[in-house]
This record gives sequence, C-alpha cells and structure tokens, in this order.
Amino acid sequence: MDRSQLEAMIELAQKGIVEKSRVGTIRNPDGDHKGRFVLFHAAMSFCSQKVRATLAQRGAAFKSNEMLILGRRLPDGALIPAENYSPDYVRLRLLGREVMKGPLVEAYSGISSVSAAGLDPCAVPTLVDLDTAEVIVDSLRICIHIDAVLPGSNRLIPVDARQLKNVRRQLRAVDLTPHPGLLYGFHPEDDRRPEPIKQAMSSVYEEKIEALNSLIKANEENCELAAAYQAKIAKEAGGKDLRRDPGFQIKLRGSTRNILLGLDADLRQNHYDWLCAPHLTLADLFWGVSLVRLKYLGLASLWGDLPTIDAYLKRLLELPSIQSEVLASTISSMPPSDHLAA
Ligand SMILES: N[C@@H](CCC(=O)N[C@@H](CS)C(=O)NCC(=O)O)C(=O)O
Repeated sequence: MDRSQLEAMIELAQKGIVEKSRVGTIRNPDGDHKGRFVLFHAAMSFCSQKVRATLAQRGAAFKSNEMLILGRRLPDGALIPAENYSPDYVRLRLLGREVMKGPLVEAYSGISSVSAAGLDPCAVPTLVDLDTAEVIVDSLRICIHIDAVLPGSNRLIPVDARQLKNVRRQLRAVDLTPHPGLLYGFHPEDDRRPEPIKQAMSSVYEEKIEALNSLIKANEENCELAAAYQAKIAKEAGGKDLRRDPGFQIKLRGSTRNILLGLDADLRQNHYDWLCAPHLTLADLFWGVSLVRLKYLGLASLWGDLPTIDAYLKRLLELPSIQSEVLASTISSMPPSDHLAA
C-alpha cells in the first residue's frame, strides 16, 4: 500500500473518534521527525503508555489520535461502543496483522502479549510510519520499530549482545505480566482497585460483547471484519467467565509476584547504572509503565518486601517521559487511586 492510500485509511479511522480535539494533534511538538508517525492510542492504556514514553524518550513528534477505549451506556439505554471498535480503525489494524503474519486472539488469558495470546484486532495502540508506509501493531513491536528507525545516539535497544539479550528478557517479562487480568478481575480476598474501577468492571464485558455483536450485524457482508469481531468476542467472553473466578485471580497474582521476584534478583545482581546497560534502555521504560500500573491497582504490596524495586521505581519516576506519558496520563485519565497518590 502506498502512502496516499494509507493516509486515506488513517482519515477514515479518525472519523471514529467523536471529539475532534482528540484527532490529529501534534504531540512532542518540539521533537524531530514531524509528519512521520501517526499513533492511535488511549491515555489510560498501558500498552499506549509504552509507545508514548518511547516516542518522548527518543524525542520524536507524532500525530496523536486519542481514542476512548471504554464504551458507555446513555440514559436511554443505548450503548455507544468504544472508539477502537469502529470498522475503519479495525481495518487499519488488520493491515498491521498482515505484516506480522500472526494469529488473531482466540481466548482469554489475562495477558495481552501478542506473541503469547494472538492479536486483538480491536485494541490500541496502532502506529503508522508514513516514511516506511507500514502499519505496526503490538506495543512491543512498535517500540522496537521506533527505536530502530530513528537515528541518534540515544538508542533504547543496546547493540552489545549480552545487554540486548537481557533487554529482550525484561521486555518479555513485562509483556507476560497479566496487567489486563489484574485491572479487570475481582480478587476474592484482597481487591484493592479504586471503587469506580470495580464498578466499571462489573458490566464491562457484557457491554463489550453487546457492542461487538451489533457491529457484526452491521458488517455481516465483510467476512474479514466479522471474523475480527468474532475473535474479540471469544476473548471478552472468556474474560467474563474468569472475572470472578477465585482460582484464576489468585493465579494471576502469583505469576505477577514471580515476575517481580525475577526483577528483584536482576536488580540486585546488576552492575550497570540502569537495569540492562550503562544507559537507559527500553526495558527500563517498560518496567516504569508496568510498576506504575501495578501501584495504581494497589499491588505495590507484591513488592513490599523487595526494596530494590521501590528504589528502581523511584528512579524511573524521575524520567520526564515516565512522568508525562505514564504517571500524569494515568492520573488524568483514570479514576483517582489512593495507592498512586501515596
Ligand atoms: N499487547 C498488545 C495489547 C493491546 C491491548 O490489549 N490494548 C488494550 C489497552 S492496554 C486495549 O485496547 N483495550 C481495549 C479493549 O480491548 O477493548 C499491545 O501491546 O499492543
């Protein structure tokens, strides 16, 4: 697909965003590479936060299309679907899937790792690189792409083989942390999420499935689109079944704790200034996003006995990219959390 066809598809996808103030705004306006990157994202989405933090850290401007990723019910009972379900946005995202050649998501796992769980065709973020005429999906692939194509000495992916191997291991650890499961799920004994989150999560899956079913009806003639919506329903229906499953929720906490124990061990053995290298790497940014999200959810208790993680988070929070794209973004787009304020 050439650049002009891609631009036409971007324009169509932008039409699914209701408030025009959220469409096409230039972010990091003093940065380089204006006109190159177009990002569809959401302020509250931790996967989008990874991408925005990477763009900020690499000093790259981008055209921001900020989507509302939760549907809402009007007083008359009508359901407004999330903006990321709009057919033209999903079509754009499916172009990214063609390049990736991976399967669509088929079931719920509580993690959103594309390599482990398949591609969610209705999710954010999606990046368009107009210089290479590529649509890129999966925050991990997007961040690696951004870092690889931008010139400069402040690269986030090291070239040294040992450092690179460690960065990849850390990125995988964050990718496999069940952030969505922890955000959407009700822990049987120790649910510390802010009240408005608990309330929203009591009906979120039902609303998602209802919206997706109407979209299938409205787009029956388009097999590819209907299959994409069907895949999304399979995932969300699984989430609905496991949302209050005590065994599943306890397992998610357990796997998160194990991942954090790995981080603690790596931090304690580390000889570098940052986690994987003498300089900041993508691994540090990803951990910044992950730890802020876990803290927001009241899960800093999972590293309560691991002071190295607290000290690491404190350092990450000094980075302007983490402050603006993760911390401030979380605070401005999500209900207040006592845990994060503290
Ligand atoms: N691993 C994928 C996950 C994408 C994903 O699950 N995005 C979430 C926000 S972090 C989303 O769009 N949620 C809205 C929905 O699924 O309806 C990525 O990194 O791009």
